[in-house]
Amino acid sequence: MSVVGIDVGFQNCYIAVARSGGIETIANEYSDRCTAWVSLASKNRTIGNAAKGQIITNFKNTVHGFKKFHGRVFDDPYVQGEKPKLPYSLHKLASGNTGIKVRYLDEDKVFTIEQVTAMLLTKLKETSESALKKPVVDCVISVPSFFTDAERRSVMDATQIAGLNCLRLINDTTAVALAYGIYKQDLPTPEEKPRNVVFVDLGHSSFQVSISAFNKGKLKVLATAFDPYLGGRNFDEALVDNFCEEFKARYKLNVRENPRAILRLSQECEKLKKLMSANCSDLPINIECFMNDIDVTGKMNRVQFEELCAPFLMRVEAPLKAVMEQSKLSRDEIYAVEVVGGATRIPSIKERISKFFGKDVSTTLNADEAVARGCALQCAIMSPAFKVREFSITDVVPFPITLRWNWLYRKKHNHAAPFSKVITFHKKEPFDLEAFYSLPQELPYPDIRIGRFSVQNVVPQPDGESSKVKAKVRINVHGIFSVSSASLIEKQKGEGEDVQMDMEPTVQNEGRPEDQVREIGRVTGEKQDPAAGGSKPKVKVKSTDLPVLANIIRQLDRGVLNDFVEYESQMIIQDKLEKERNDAKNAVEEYVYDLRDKLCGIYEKYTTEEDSNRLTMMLEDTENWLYEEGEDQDKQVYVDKLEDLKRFGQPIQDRHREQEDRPRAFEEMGKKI
Ligand code: ATP
Ligand code: K
Ligand code: MG
Repeated sequence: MSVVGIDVGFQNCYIAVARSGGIETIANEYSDRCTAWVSLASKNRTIGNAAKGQIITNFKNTVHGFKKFHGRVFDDPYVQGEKPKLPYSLHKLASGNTGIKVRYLDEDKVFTIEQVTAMLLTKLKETSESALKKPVVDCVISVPSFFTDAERRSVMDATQIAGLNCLRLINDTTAVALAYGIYKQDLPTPEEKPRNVVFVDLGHSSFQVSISAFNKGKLKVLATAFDPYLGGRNFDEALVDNFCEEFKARYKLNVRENPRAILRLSQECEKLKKLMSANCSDLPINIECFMNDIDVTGKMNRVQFEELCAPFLMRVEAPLKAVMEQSKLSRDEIYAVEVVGGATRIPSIKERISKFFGKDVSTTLNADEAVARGCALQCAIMSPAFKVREFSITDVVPFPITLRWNWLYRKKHNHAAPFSKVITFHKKEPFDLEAFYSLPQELPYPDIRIGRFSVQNVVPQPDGESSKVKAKVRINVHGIFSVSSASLIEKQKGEGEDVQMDMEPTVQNEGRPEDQVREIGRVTGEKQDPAAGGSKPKVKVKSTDLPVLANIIRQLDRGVLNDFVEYESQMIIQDKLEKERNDAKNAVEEYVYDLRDKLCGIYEKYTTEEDSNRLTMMLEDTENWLYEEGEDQDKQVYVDKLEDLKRFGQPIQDRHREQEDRPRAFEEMGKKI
């Protein structure tokens, strides 16, 4: 069983795994991070850091910045706002959701956002598998705390397409809180006042703040606040805007019209931004052959940068204020302010946070890896195969939810999660429950609906009266809402009284329409007193599970989801075949160069001049062939080619090896004697 935590960032993804020695982050072939880029091409996909190399040559089919398209319709203002900035095309799906249009395998293809994220997850899965040297299925994945039901369900679908079993979607700042708390030896005991810590995560696309209260063995999230649209990318964009104008004035270049130039400029601006975090003085930006063969240069210093980005810097305070207000804590009740996320390295961001709280910010956690480490810790806690200190987490759902039937049931802000509650109805026929977010102004997109849950098979009592129906409303471990089960309650003949029971059904086979008799509990006509003795009469009730049909807003059709699972595995095979084909081709190329070198070197005395000349000719032919008709052949063609060459090359190599081994063999013998 794998214990893996994945931080799927807007820009950077990190993987942490549990090994016997503890939690460690793992590297792919390039670095410890995996860039959230996916590039589609005529023969394969390139995912992660390598995809970044494709942006200049294949920018229309190289997808990035897609994290926040989850759960969003194409007409969503955020999606429409992003569209003109992207080098690739967005597409309105039949469902109204956002799709991504690219050329793949020489065909026009539209992928759903779930499929694109699944591609990224496939890469992350493979990276973890090659580090752990075993299959990876179970994992914990982070999402922003402000992700709604639709967004979370969409991410869950992506994990399924990638063949992962996500044990929990955990909020970014909650993962960080876990990474902070689990190793602390000096947390207050459960009876003592908790230690309150603020966690701030400013990533590439969003700003999240939360306050957690820690006691030994547990943490409780008290409040969370955010600016879902503030992140490092805003600072890059401000720099890009600035230099676009400057280059227009100085070089008469219309950079905005050239997507490739914009991509290059963005990369250079990001580098400049990072340099400015460590440096106050003027720093240069130089791009050779930028457009129309013109080299461009510019410069900026930190003061100018802060002035340029003032509108974004100003937005740092609001979520800090909101989180404090919700928690009802005073500033002196805050033990520490821990900051993570790449963009918290901007000095004036740190200054603003520290000024607000009246204390220095702490950077004791690894700013890049803390989220992934927290995910891996959560996975370790949930995994029976791994021994780890118990640590319980109570999280919150930031947005209030309303459930509508004939009256409204409303959940308040920062409701604890996971959570479940049984609601009792009196009905004669099937009925619908509609769930939606209560406060449109707080939601990151305009559509407040969550879904409709139809409670089916409800019938009146034999005497024609309404039946009692109990529905279980739940926020699960992923932070996703549902009416998870319902049952029809009938009293067994003539016993006891009709009593409101606000407790959970004892058996948990949700939604399965089978009859069963259950003992729900000791029930009296008065308020229940668990301490009271056994003199009360027992009431037997019959509870019949009722099917609940869920109609979730914007969710992928389940049949389509299964097709996507299948299609993803086909694409994985395609990538694998293409890789093998390329490896076979490279093997021919390498053999040619290697043998040619050695023929004029160490192999010289193991072959005749005639053989050597003939082989050299063959190698030259093969090299030319590789650049012409051999450029793009099936794997087997390269394998055969290599065999051909080896038929002549191998005997020479063998003679050389024999000669080399002989003296060594004598030496060995000498030692024995
Ligand atoms: P999100 O959390 O929004 O999904 P993410 O997790 O991918 O995004 P991070 O990896 O935490 O984001 O941070 C990336 C951002 O941090 C980028 O904008 C990057 O330019 C910025 N960044 C990294 N190092 C520095 C630095 N030294 N100075 C300024 N900004 C930096
Ligand atoms: K990240
Ligand atoms: Mg992040």
